[in-house]
Amino acid sequence: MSTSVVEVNLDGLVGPSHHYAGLAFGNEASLKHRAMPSSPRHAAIQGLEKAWQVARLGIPQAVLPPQNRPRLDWLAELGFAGPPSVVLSRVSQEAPQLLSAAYSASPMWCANAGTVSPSTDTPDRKVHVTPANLNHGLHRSLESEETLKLFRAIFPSSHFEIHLPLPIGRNLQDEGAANHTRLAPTQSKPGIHLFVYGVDSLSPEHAAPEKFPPRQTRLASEAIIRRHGLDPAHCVLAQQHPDTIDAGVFHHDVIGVGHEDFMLIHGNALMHQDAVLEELQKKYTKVHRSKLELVILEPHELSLTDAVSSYLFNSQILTEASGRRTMICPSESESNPAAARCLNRLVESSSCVESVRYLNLRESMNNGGGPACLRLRAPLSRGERNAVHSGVWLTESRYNTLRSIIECMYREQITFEDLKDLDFLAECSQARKAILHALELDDFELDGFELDGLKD
Ligand code: SUG
Repeated sequence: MSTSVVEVNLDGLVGPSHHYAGLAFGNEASLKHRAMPSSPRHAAIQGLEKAWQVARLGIPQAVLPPQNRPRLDWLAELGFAGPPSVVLSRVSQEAPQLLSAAYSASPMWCANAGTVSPSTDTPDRKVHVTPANLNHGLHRSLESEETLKLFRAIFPSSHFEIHLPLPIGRNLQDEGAANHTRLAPTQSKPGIHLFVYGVDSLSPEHAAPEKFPPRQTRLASEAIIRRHGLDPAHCVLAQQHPDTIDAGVFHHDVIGVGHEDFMLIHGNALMHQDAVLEELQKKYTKVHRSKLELVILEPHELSLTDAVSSYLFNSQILTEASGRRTMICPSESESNPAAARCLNRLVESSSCVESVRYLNLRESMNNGGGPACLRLRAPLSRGERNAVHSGVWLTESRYNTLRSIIECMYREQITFEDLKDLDFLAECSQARKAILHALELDDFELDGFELDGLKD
């Protein structure tokens, strides 16, 4: 087994139609910013700057393109057929939320794009990837088909096994890596996997949230473990505490984060948390003969409310090429006194993280997406990295090209009114075309959703 496995980060470039639709019930930021003006340009630059900072730390960084929006083909399936001018005007009057969904830039939150199991952990020594079906939310359910095509385009079958998204159904809701944490002393070692689900729908006696809906189901997590061929002795399944869901923790990555041999988690994150962490420690120690560093932030140090508003846990812990560990946190964690205190203490008292960098990701944060939401992690060997479609790697020249596309082609500010505008529709398509070209993806059939007869 190659020892050159390193963690690759794949970030979703924010699309030109980024707006605040208020579509994510249970995600308090999304609800709070509904219908406020958004800045696609700032959103995309903030995300790109984060990815570039990671690349400059010597960590392999890739960029995934925005998806085809608006999804006129989907609107046509819902009965809004005809030329775009007619469709836009009808949908905006009769079903504005459908227009928002068709335009949603939600694929930017790549942590929900899929679940990745590295070749170190799979029986056929291929990297297994399951695109998330995201069938919980209307706007997000539009993502999986194009995500599947994209993964097939950039991850060749010689090294990667790209599965179909799980079948659609309330019991099989899958939200991808946002509810999955892989732990191992180094990326080359076998991983111990924590899968967190919000609901065990076949077990009605399970505690359930009362205010907001759970997203990930236990059946979905179990199916991923089976289809990726993960060793059950290396997996732990845990239920997210329903109170956290009701407090706005719609994914586990809003309340816990792990990297290599380190895990930072809120004291109230999971049901039966002590037993779950004991099982995790036991399995980890058995395989690695060393201990997992567990740091628990108790509610008196950081309340659930502060955890959700600061997004402290939704950070990226990164091992730089030098071996030094740094944590990328949203600037909201710096301005929240309790969160900042916890982070300062963490750096001073533990050997797990040596520095914290605060980044402004406000445009994404206003829709509930922090640094960790914007990236999908894939531990890859050198051979696997070489097999990835070369156009997606964030080199300096590609960073410059993407930055100038965003500066020239993305609007400074939009509101819902812009979604009705035919010029805006054309701009979105041109910007995406330029990005696909910059990522050398223009020869791939990624959407294929255009129906005949939609043109004016
Ligand atoms: O699914 N927000 C996303 C945020 C996803 C964050 N991802 C992770 N935690 N990994 C969601 O709730 C809001 C869209 C809107 O309202 O316009 C939205 O979909």
